[in-house]
Amino acid sequence: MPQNLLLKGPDKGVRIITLHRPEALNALNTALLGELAAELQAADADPETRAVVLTGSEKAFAAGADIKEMAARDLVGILEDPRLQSWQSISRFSKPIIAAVNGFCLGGGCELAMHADLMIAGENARFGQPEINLGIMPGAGGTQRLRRAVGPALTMQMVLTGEPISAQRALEAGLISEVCQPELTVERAVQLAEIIASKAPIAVRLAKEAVHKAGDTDLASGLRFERHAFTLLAGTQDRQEGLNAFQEKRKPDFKGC
Ligand code: DAK
Repeated sequence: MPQNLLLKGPDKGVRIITLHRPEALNALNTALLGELAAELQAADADPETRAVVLTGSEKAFAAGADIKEMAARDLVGILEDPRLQSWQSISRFSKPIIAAVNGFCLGGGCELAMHADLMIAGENARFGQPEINLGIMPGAGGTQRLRRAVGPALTMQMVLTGEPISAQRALEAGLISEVCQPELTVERAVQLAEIIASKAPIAVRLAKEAVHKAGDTDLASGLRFERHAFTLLAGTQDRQEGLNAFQEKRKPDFKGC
């Protein structure tokens, strides 16, 4: 059993993973990241899980990488850091993942939240890349994913000053898709996850991939990927089911094939 996570579900296709290291504001140490990577792998392999909600506490989604652990590593320790494998594994998760963020979402915490496909936050959330205050810089995608999400101006400001932004500012900048009352953040994320979980899983998976492609490639390649993915769906039973259900004026029953 994981020591640093609380697990719930899958229920209606949705698994909830809660980061739970309250004594350190969910700072991401090797153990927590390893447990998270393992849980996501299990969720990926489980046909009953169609979407994941990743959350923390009301005070902190995660206050970053564990600084005390990081301080003990020298150059070789960083090169051989076991957390690198966990980060890689987390980034390969193929099903939709929604981050439900309250409180501090800093450094590696913000980078982890940006691994999600969509992010919603409570009014109390604070997003930041404060690594510069420690004489380091983001190392798990902060300069790249944040730049893609909110553009160069705000990214530079956040990465170079280390100053956090509010949930409202994150919403305006496009980092998150909704702001809600902190006590309703998880509930709302689960609601969104259940909607996604009710759709055709292969279509969801390919649509997710296609949207991510838009961030990593030129328009012509992205459009080509989209066309191929769209065409691939013609081979699925769920496509037939979706089109039939519309014409028969009933709800589709998607099977994931
Ligand atoms: N690491 C370890 N412990 C932390 C922590 C952290 N990031 N953040 C908080 N804690 C601990 C505190 O030490 C304290 O524990 P005790 O010392 O009392 O035992 C407890 O959590 C409560 O924290 P505070 O007492 O400080 O609580 P406050 O409400 O006063 O302040 C705060 C909350 C979030 C403003 C403050 O705790 C803070 O500034 N925390 C550090 C935030 C930060 O600098 N985050 C960035 C860390 S660097 C990489 C991948 C990732 C990364 C790098 C490389 N690779 C794959 C290569 C990421 C780097 C980072 O995230």
